[in-house]
Amino acid sequence: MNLVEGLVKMSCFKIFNDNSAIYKIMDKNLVIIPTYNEKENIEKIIRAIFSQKIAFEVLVIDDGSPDGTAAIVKKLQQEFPETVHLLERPGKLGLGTAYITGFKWALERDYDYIFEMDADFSHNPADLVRLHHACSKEGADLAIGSRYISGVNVVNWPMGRVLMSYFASKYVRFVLGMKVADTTAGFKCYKRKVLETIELDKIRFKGYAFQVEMKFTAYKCGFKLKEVPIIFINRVAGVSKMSGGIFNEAFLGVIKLKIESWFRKYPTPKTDPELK
Ligand SMILES: Nc1nc2c(ncn2[C@@H]2O[C@H](COP(=O)(O)OP(=O)(O)OP(=O)(O)O)[C@@H](O)[C@H]2O)c(=O)[nH]1
Ligand SMILES: [Mg+2]
Repeated sequence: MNLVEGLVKMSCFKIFNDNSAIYKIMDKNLVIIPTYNEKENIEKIIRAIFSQKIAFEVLVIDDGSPDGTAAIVKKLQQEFPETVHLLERPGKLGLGTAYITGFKWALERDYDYIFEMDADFSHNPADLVRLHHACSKEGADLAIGSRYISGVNVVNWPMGRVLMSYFASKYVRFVLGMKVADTTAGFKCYKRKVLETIELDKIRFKGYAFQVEMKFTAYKCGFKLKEVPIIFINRVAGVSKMSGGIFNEAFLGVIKLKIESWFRKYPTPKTDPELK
């Protein structure tokens, strides 16, 4: 490390009196957004993320969207070369594997907090700051943007879909015995150590079941999960990718996860890097 690098590194650390712990002042935050045909949303959501009061970088995982989503991201990269990242995959390979690809990419770099977020504005970019706060200040290892901890906070979904999602969450909670109200939520903040601990290659579900599997695995590893209330708004632009197959995977997948958990030994949590 040369002198300049050393000084920059030192300026990012401060020693506090409590327990002599050393905390980083500047967290590195990465928001992962999987996309499939999101040309109406992607630029707007990235700009909205960059207008928040803390700094985020964005990684888009695009599955060869025929509508040209990736080309829009590439254009934005000219404006934001350091903070907009793009991984392109050849075809629609599912949300779960997109996130796993993104998590591995993040772990190869020095991000402290890694977020999952949809492109379609169902997740309010302002809530990223609240999820970050839950992990950085309130002791959570995994913060979950939750629709169901204070009533049902879903706007503009048809009643049938609200009921299905609400009771699906209750079913998952009942089968898995995990104290999370919104088990299929996909708006989350992970502390780096959670993704380092979870054996990512063992995660195999793709849709809603992927969201359940990530939470359940983190929970079984002994991490602290915290739900942060959010209001979820139905997409206004673009087309839904929800399908019956995704729903079926989740229904049976939950039972598989439970049975497996009786025989599986989960890894023990890695420690916080700042406390090493
Ligand atoms: N890379 C990738 N992204 C996907 C895939 N399927 C969905 N997405 C993205 O994942 C996010 C969530 O998908 P949505 O279609 O919004 O799913 P949903 O919220 O359950 O349903 P709607 O809001 O009704 O569309 C969006 O940003 C999608 O573009 C996929 O197979 N690959
Ligand atoms: Mg959506």
